[in-house]
Amino acid sequence: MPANLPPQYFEVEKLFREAKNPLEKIAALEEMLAIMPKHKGTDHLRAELRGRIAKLTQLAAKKSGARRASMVIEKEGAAQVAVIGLPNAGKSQLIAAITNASPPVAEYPFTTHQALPGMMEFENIKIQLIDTPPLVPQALEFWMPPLLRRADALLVMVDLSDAPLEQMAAITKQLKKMRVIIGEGGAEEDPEFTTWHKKALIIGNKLDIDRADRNYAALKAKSEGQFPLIAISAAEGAGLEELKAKIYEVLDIIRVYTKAPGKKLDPTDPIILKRGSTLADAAAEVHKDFRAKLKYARIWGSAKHDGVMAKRDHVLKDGDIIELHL
Ligand SMILES: Nc1nc2c(ncn2[C@@H]2O[C@H](COP(=O)(O)OP(=O)(O)O)[C@@H](O)[C@H]2O)c(=O)[nH]1
Ligand SMILES: [Mg+2]
Repeated sequence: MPANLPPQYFEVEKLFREAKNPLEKIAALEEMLAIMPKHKGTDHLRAELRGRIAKLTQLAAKKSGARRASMVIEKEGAAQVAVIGLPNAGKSQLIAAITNASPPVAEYPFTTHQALPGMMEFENIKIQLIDTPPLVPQALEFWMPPLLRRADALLVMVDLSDAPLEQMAAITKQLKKMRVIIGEGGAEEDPEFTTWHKKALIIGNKLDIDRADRNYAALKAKSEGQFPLIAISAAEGAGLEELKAKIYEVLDIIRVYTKAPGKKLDPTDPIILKRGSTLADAAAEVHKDFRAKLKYARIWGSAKHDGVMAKRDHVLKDGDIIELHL
C-alpha cells in the first residue's frame, strides 16, 4: 500500500466495498482514482484500479441498459452540455423549452432524479443538453461527478428570484468537491490531484419575476470577466435564441464543410472541430487515415482568397469550406 493516500480515499474505498452493483462500484473506483495523488508510488495502484474499472464496465454493459442510461449518456450531436443548479432553478423547464425532451417540471424541489438528455437545434447543428438532479449534497447521485467531468461544458442555472450569489457559491462548492472547476482563475487547484476544468455559461432564469433585474445586476457585477452570462425566462421564452448562440460560443467549436472536388457541399452536415484546429485535424475527423494522407487542400473562407491552396497547418475558422486532396 503506497503512502500518502488522503483520508478521503479510504472513505470512498469503504463506499466501494459497500457498493451493491457494478455501476456503483465503477463510480467508487473512478472516485478513488480521481482522489489518488499522481506519483510513482501510486502508479501500480492506479493501474490496478483502471483494470478493475475496465472489467466492471464490461460486466455492466452485459446487464440491462436501464440503470446504465442514467449514468453514462452517450454523446450525440456536436457537443454534450450538462445543465446544473440548485433545486427549482428551472433546469427542467429550460430543457423542455429548448430541446425535444420533456422532463417533469414542478414547483416542489427534487423532481429530477435522473440525468435526461435532449437535443437542442442551433442553426444547422444539434447540441445535446442533459437535465440533472439538483446539485445539493442530499441529492448527489454517485454518477453525477463522472457525468459532469465528461461534459463538454456546463450550464450553471441560477434562480433570479432568489439570492444569486449565494446560489453560485453553493454550486461552486459542490463542484469543487467533485474537483470540477469552472470559470477563469478563481478556485485554487491542488496540483496533487486531478481536476477538471470546464467551460461554463451562467444562466440567470426567471427574468419575468419583479426583483430578477436587480439580482441579475448583482450577479453580473460579480461574475463579469470570469464567466459568460445571460438572463432568460425559460417559462416565458425570453432570451432563448440568444442563449442558444451563447451555448455554441462557450463550447469553442467551429463548423467546417467538406466538399469533394467539383461537387457541391452539403450545408446540413458540417464537421465539428475545436477552435484552433487545422486542416490536418479536419482531415483526421473525416477519416483517421486522412491526416497522414493529406497533401493539400483548397479552402474558401479563412484564406486570403477563395479557393486557394492551403497547407496542412492552416488554422480553420467557423464556416470554412474545404476540399481535401489526398
Ligand atoms: N416565473 C418563472 N418560473 C419558472 C421559470 N422557469 C421555471 N419556473 C418554475 O420554477 C419551478 C421549478 O422548475 P423546474 O424546471 O422543475 O426546476 P428544476 O428543479 O431546476 O428542474 C417550476 O414551478 C417552474 O414552473 C421562469 O422562467 N419563470
Ligand atoms: Mg428538474
